[in-house]
Amino acid sequence: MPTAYLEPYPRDEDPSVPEIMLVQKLPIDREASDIDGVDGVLTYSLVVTDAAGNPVEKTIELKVDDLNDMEPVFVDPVNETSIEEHPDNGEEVLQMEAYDPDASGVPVTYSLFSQGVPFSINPTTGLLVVDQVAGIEIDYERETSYDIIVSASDGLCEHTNKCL
Ligand SMILES: [Ca+2]
Ligand SMILES: [Ca+2]
Repeated sequence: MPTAYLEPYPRDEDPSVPEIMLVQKLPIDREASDIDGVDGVLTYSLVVTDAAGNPVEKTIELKVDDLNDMEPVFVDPVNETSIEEHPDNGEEVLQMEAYDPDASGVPVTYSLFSQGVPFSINPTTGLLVVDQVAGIEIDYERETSYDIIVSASDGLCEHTNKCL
């Protein structure tokens, strides 16, 4: 039994006018399981009965379009790894992975929230690599660990996670 998101509007005007209006009864969320499970198409049967009791049935399909209203989610909230000091620029450090829970699958773009760290991230693939510039080389005697905040954006909402 599908959720009754719509209900007939109680009409108190001229009841002889053959017009029925359906109004929203509950919030409609494209990502709700019972809406997502039917690809966003809600189907209702509307039965109208005349004074003699003769019914006529009409099927109504309501297509729920997706809005980009959910922020991206990282598969792992925290990632940890280790590298040796004095690495080459471009050395792979971590593969970040985030997805957008919106039904239409908005692409995720990665960026580094942390500034001044000797790393960079591929905005499309989420691969974190070594990216040293003069003065911030990775040297155990200088720095033994880095906290790096990575951001994933769907163009509207951002979510961050932490790499150690
Ligand atoms: Ca959505
Ligand atoms: Ca989104």
